Amino acid sequence: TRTGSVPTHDAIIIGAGIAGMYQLYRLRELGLSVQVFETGSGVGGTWYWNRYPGARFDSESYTYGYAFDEQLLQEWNWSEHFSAQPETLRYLNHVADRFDLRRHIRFNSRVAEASFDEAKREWEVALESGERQRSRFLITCIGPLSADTLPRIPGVHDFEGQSFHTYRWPHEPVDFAGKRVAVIGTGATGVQVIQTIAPLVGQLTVFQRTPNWCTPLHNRPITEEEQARIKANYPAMFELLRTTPGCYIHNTDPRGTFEVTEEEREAFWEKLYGEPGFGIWMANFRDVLTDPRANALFSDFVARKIRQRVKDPATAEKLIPRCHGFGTRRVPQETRYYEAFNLPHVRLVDTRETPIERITGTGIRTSDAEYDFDMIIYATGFDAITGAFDRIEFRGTGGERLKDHWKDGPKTYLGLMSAGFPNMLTIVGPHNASTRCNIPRCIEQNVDWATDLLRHATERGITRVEATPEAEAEWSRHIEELAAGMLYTQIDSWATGINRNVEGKDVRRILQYQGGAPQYRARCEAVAAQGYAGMTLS
Ligand code: NA7
Repeated sequence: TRTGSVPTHDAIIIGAGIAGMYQLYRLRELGLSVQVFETGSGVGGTWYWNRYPGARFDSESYTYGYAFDEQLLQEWNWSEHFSAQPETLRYLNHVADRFDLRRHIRFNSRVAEASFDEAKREWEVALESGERQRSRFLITCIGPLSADTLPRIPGVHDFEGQSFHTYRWPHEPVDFAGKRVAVIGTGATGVQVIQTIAPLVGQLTVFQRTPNWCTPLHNRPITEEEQARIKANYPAMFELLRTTPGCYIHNTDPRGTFEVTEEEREAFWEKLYGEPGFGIWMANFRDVLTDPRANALFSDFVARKIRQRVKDPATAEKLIPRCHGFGTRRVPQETRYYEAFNLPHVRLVDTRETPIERITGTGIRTSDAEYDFDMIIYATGFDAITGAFDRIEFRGTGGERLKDHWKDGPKTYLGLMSAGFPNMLTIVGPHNASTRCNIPRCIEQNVDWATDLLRHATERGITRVEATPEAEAEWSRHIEELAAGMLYTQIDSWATGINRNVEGKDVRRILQYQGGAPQYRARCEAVAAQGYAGMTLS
């Protein structure tokens, strides 16, 4: 339908990544008219943008794919236990074709503004091009790690060689042979880049500000026999994923670190270090992420591994984190990352010892040296969780800006709505469980909940749904309570909202639901079962 000359839909979805695609699929099933706007020229979100060398899953591939369609599960073959980005992007394109999603998606269309029109109970969305469209409901599927940030270093735009942020990696192949390459940043992304390009480049210089506790991924191809087993086991596996805190196949060990003998402890940790995936982080003793003594002991175990693997003792010491314990920041999973530093053409610069002073036309100047490069790779991360919201001008009732509503930290109900922003749902928004989750599993939960709400509203002629300020305040308090006692809250990282490359992102905040996905799901289900308690529907 059209209002004047403005096309009007039942729902507008922002983003055609994993969340946006599934939300589209579900709303179309309801018979609603849906328009998706996507900045990129294709589907896939995270997997569309992050084309840097080495980008791959840290979730077991088969736990990550969509669970909603049995036939899709049976027809898709993941090639590795932790598949690489090109395969994931192929998968998401396959899903888009298989379910004929593309005809509802407008690519190359960045949403710049969205305002709620109280009189019509509609959202008006404005694209960067100036074009406007309207809808009853607005669903943001804009991702928690989609607002990339360059470092605030003088001269960052002066470099005359090739330079890329990992998130904005070119679609054409990049040649590394013989090149002098700098990588700035050693988070999960930097680690994947460094270990992958180290054998390919002429010379690699890693600029590390904070080392992280990295543990082995142990990736390998999926054999035919395993493929058959995986496919036969999907229902049981998804049942298991519903019971674990982060929807991974790894579940916390019920034992405490000090309840076992030293030999048992050491043997258990050796076993975890030798096993694939996030088990070492998520299936460790129950107190490793909450008891500082347990945490210190396990951190010491990983430090010993680093010392064994890195030949030069001084380099090894630099690679061992000093200011945060294991697992209090996102654990990068690695494949011969530490061994990369044993290569003669790879060097490590600790930017706390010798800070970067400026990027020059030809390279990087630190407090004690001048380095020349052919290429600079910025693995410098994101304005996480709220950044993508800040980059769109959302205006709710009375013209209130979401940025202002959230200026002292996000305020949400269930991490899915905000008071004063009716008919808007924030899939993977702040305060929901999804950013501590094997994300497609939590996305499916968020989307299914949003879909049920829209079905409920549509069937009853309800045209306005909004979280109450009281429910929002209560949820925001609940979020703080759940995080109490977690060691990670005392550490700077994207998960606590710190990004010193962004004005104002220097205060730690609780941005995630810490009660675990099963408890989060139960809360959401209870709200719906009570006829959407904490919300006004009219
Ligand atoms: P992260 O984990 O935020 O890592 C960014 C890295 O860049 C980190 O090592 C930062 O050091 C470093 N950084 C950022 N700014 C600077 C400046 N100005 N100077 C030097 N170093 C800097 O982002 P990733 O992309 O690795 O990972 C994001 C998530 O994506 C990841 O957790 C996965 O879930 C997928 P710092 O630690 O701040 O000292």
